Formats: sequence, C-alpha cells, structure tokens
Amino acid sequence: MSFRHYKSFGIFLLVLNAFAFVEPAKAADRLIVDHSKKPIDTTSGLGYEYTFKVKSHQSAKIVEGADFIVATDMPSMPGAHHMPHVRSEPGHHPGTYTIKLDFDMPGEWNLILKFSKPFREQVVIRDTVEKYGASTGNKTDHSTHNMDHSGHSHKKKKE
Ligand SMILES: [Cu+2]
Repeated sequence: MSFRHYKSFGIFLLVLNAFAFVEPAKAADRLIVDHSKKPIDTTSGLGYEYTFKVKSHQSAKIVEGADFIVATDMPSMPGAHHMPHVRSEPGHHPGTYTIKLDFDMPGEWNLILKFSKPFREQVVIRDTVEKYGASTGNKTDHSTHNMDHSGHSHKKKKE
C-alpha cells in the first residue's frame, strides 16, 4: 500500500466522521427483507427454517455481513409467548441469512428482526405458521426397531 492510498483512506475516514457528526442517529438507508421458509423435523410439527434475503432500499443491492436476532410474538396475544431469541446465520447465497424457529402455537406471528449490522434497524415480518405432518401418517416409526443384538452371532471367523 502506497502513501497515497493511506492518504485517501484518511480522507475517506474524515468524510465518514463528518457524515456521522451531521447525522448522528438516523440511518440514511433502510433494509428490505424477503423471506421464505421450509419445515424442519420437530416433534411439534411447528418447526421451520427461515431464509431471509436482505437488500438495501437505497441501492437495491444485497447486504452481506448483516447480523440480527429474531424475536417472536403473536399479534393476537401480545406478550403471551416467550420463545427464545434466535441469532441469524449466513445462508447459502450472498445476502441470505437463516434461522430456525420451533413455534409453540400455529397462527399469525410477527418475526421481529433486530439488526445490529450493517446498522441498527428493526424489521417486522408477519407470517402465518401452520402445523405440518399432523395427518399424513407417513412418519418413520422407530418403535418397532429392535436394538437388542444379543441374539445375533458375531463370532469371528477363524482362518
Ligand atoms: Cu398464541
């Protein structure tokens, strides 16, 4: 890195500082979040893995390196549920993030995404959660497995 690079980086920091001084709290940008979900295997039948795609409203570009926790609440019964907060993990594709939630009740839920990166923001997503697999009857039944192998003969072959 040459001195010139250091110098321009210094100017960049100065500009950044100046901006922060003028606009101390308000973020100029907003985050746009799309979501999709797929069921995961939980005994509740209410477990889902969510994938969130995070974009900048200003640039319409995907946001990498975001970090957020997700809190949950049912709008019809505020404060009644106390599911643990979940922290986002990077997804398979750039700008995507995943979380797993095991809901304790089907119905309308709010997912409250509390971002710390790229900046502090809260995005609320409304989603309907349905119970899956309740009447399909095709669950793998492990109750018939016999793990007792005492009847087997595993004698070593003598050569
Ligand atoms: Cu509820």
